[in-house]
Amino acid sequence: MALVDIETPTAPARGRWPQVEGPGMAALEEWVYEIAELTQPDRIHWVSGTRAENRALLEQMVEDGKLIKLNPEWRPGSYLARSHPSDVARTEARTFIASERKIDAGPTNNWADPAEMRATLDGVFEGSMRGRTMYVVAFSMGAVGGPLSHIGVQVTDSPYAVASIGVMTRVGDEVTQLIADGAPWVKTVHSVGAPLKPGEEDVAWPYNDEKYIVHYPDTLEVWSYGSGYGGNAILAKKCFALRIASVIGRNEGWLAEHMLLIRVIDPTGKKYHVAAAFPSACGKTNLAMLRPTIPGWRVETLGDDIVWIRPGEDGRLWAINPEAGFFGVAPGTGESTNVTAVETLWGNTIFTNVALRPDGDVWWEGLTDEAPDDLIDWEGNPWTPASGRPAAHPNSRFTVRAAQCPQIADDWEDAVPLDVILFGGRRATNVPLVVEATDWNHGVFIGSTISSERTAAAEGTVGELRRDPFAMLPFCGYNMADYFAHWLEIGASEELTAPPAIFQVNWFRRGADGRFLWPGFGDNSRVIEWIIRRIQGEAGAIESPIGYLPDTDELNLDGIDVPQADLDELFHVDAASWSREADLTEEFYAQFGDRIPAELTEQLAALRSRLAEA
Ligand code: GTP
Ligand code: SPV
Ligand code: MN
Repeated sequence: MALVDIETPTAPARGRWPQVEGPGMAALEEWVYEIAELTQPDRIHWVSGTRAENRALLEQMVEDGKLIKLNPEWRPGSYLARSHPSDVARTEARTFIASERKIDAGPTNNWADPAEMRATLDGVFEGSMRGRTMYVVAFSMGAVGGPLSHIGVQVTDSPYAVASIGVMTRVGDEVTQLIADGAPWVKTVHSVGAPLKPGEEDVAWPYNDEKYIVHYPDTLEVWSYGSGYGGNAILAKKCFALRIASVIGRNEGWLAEHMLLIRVIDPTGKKYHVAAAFPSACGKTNLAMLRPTIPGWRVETLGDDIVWIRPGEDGRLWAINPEAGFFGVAPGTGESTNVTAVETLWGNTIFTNVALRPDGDVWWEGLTDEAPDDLIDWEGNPWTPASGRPAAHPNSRFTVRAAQCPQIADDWEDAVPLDVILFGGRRATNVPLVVEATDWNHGVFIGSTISSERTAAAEGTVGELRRDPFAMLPFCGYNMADYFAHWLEIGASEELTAPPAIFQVNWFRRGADGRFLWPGFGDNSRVIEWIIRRIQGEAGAIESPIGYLPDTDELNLDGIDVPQADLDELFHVDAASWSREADLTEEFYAQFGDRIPAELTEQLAALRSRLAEA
């Protein structure tokens, strides 16, 4: 199929156009031409979403040196992308919320005046797509036409972004048809910011040192410039489905969350739905694909990164995974940790910044216990185990369709009722393996106090402890104090007669010798089992100043060997350390001034008095 049409020097060539008619089409086409006039691409190609088109795009990228085709014998339909070494993670310092009022962005977001930012971006985007094709991608988050779904359109000059959006969302003319029929849609614009002069040869990973990831919550728009990296370039994902959707959710009474979603099936066949918010690279994909190590229990995958939650008419909270794929962390994914992911990645996968084997397959740290002798690292240089540096970038990732996961639920595109919400983070100290909130408001308090050691998923110093309330610090599109209030309001609604129970978990507590105290991964099913037995009213608990802890006799440890001393440490609540945590929480809350909900300062005071009595 031809991706390119005849070129004219004055206006972009019109390549493929959708055969779609309807009253909404004029506004969409007008917007597409407006962006083209600003960015001046050579060609416009409207993405159809067909397999043939996808294959042609990928093969064109191979020809252009932008992708390496993996050996189909090991990895059919799969490709390796190597980014520029500076464009490997989300750039939070260059991510902006351009709300009319600064207070609506809140102290935890970078705010920009929308009028000033528009003027800046007009300059930055002017001619930014010269020499390139501008792709128009209509996408649906959630099943096409589904009751909780939302539509967006991304224009982009990055074929890598187009291929990724095709995996992560539902793309194509059926979505454009909904727009033509009058459905509302969100505008998203992306350019790698690397225009080509006539005759200039392209590079493998075009990008720009100057980056802007800008959200206009008042007009529901995203403008992203200078980066090709997932979270900066697949605008449907963090930009739309979290930052913009969180604003829509606040206005409409629902929640957009950085959560995984699973169905847990107990030995009697009873089903429970669990959503869990952990910060970036803190275990969502792994828990989403959990294979229980305890007999009789099963887990079905529904989603691994984003969940939209709405109150239902039955008094429960209903959740969907709006995405259609996984953009998962590669390092640490192996047979012994996440065999489900390994099986999911058998083919049809785009890998980014992993290492290449001489046989044309891929490798990353943790895929196998021992590293191959001889690799090409993520930057394209020869590598051996003696090289003294990782072969794959710590934030290297795989992009693959959800439907390819062997334990995906048959009905994974439908909404499910939530029984449990988990909050977690990466904490070497203090936070126990699991603790149950006493009620909704206590659970919201716990969510608001989540902190976690920094990971490679965003720029910054790895390992440094930072606050990441609800795992949403980088993704909340409005003032986080208002976000806390929104959570409290949802819980206070009289219609919510059966709210999910809330727990905090921490798989990452370490002993004095630095090793993880808990085996984690498949054995996290033991924690899930206690949680489910707890909500069934079957398991006892011990009251502590920070919530209900399991009696360690109640935790199913059959078949694993966790020394008693480690167990004691896993559940140890140190009053002095928790008092210091409370001081840090007070400091964290202070930046929001009197916008912080009274319910949360009351929770903090109550925690302090329980700690004083302990
Ligand atoms: P994002 O895609 O960035 O939002 O990350 P995520 O939360 O989905 O993180 P993911 O599941 O990919 O895990 C990131 C890292 O944590 C990987 O290196 C995993 O191997 C590691 N990890 C996940 N679960 C566990 C666990 O139970 N114990 C330990 N020790 N490590 C874990
Ligand atoms: C994260 O950083 O939380 C991710 C990867 O899931 S990205 O889509 O790049 O945000
Ligand atoms: Mn994420």
